[in-house]
Amino acid sequence: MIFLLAIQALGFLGSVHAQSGVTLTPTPNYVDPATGSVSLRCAVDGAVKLYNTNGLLIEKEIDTDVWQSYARYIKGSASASAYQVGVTATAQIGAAGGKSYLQLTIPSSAGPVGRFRCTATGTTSAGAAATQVVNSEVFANQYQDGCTCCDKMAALEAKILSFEIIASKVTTLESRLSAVESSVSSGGGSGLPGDALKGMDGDLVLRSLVWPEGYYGLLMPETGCPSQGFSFVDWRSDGYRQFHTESTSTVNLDKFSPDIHLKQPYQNTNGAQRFIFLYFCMNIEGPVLAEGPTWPSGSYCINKWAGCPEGFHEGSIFWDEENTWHDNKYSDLVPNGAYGGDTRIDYCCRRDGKPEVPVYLPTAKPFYLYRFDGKCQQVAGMNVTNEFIVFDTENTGGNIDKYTGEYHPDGRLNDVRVELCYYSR
Ligand SMILES: [Ca+2]
Ligand SMILES: [Ca+2]
Ligand SMILES: [Ca+2]
Repeated sequence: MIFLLAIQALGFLGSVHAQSGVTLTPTPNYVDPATGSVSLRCAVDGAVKLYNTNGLLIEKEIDTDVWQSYARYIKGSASASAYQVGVTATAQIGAAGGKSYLQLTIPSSAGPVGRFRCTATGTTSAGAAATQVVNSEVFANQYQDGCTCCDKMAALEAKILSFEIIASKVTTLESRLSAVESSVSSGGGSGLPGDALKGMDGDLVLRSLVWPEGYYGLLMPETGCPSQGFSFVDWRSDGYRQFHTESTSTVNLDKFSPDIHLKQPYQNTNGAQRFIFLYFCMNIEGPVLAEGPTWPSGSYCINKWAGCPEGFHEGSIFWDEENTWHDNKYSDLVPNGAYGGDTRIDYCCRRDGKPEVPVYLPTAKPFYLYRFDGKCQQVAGMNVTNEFIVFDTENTGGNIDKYTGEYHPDGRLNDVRVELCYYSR
């Protein structure tokens, strides 16, 4: 639509010039104001409207709608008059119906940059008095939109850099594609989901290879971040939270489901102090590079980073950690939340599909989602097991574990239990 309007606008401007028969042309129309000079030519084609030209005047706008004369030529004069120091002018008025012009050379000292206008006066072929006015503009430096050279270079450099990043991504994806192709032809021996892809439609193949777009985080399993697949996702794997769980009581209620697959070590002690670690895989690439399919409808949660992807709702869990000493730590690349003496972590959850209906996500490596609404979401091509963590939160002084809203992983408070869904092939 904007394109269409632009075309119409160009056509409109063009037709004005054509109909008036008067043009004002700077050569060049961009100069270095410190050193450049401009040749400015006002030309009249008497065959169009101004059959007889009697006078030509070129002015420059020195303030809003305040115009200063630069040169004039009156029919019959010996020569054109220039009114600014350094400006030279030549002119000629043609026969009735012929061509006329007034041409200036404006050196840098006489201000060649700015808006100019030419006023041509005379009569129509019917003898009526007529005036035609046209405008033109001379720009600083080499760009017609008024940007400086340096602005343009910086913008171009940024574009080139982003193209280089994309080019390197494409190269990476090409090598991943050939790995998948050989995997498909060999029946999946390379560890990529060869057999699983046979006979699938294109959208589902895409969803099985490319992580959904947007910013988000997932819990890191013991095998590290999920498969890169074909994704533009570059998982950032250096984020973790060290929770300081109840340590004044000698009874430790921290607990993990048997055979949990969280990244190790997920618990540790320092004397009487007890800790649980969660590690995160964060997709925080820029919007151009994080493109992929949308997250599928279903019943699950992921971690929030810079807003929830489309289709999710936001909520959080607050852990009341050990009140004495507060030896909790985190690194920068963790989900949105609050990481002080206690912890709040934000989640994005959805319940717009039945968990029994399998969704398609990249299957080449194990990954975690959070359980939401009672059952683990099924993922095509993956086995799922429901795992859990219990954080023994503060025992004394009135435990203040809490949820914000209804959109948070399944579990309970005091102590905080979180239900996880672990996917593997
Ligand atoms: Ca305590
Ligand atoms: Ca606390
Ligand atoms: Ca407790």
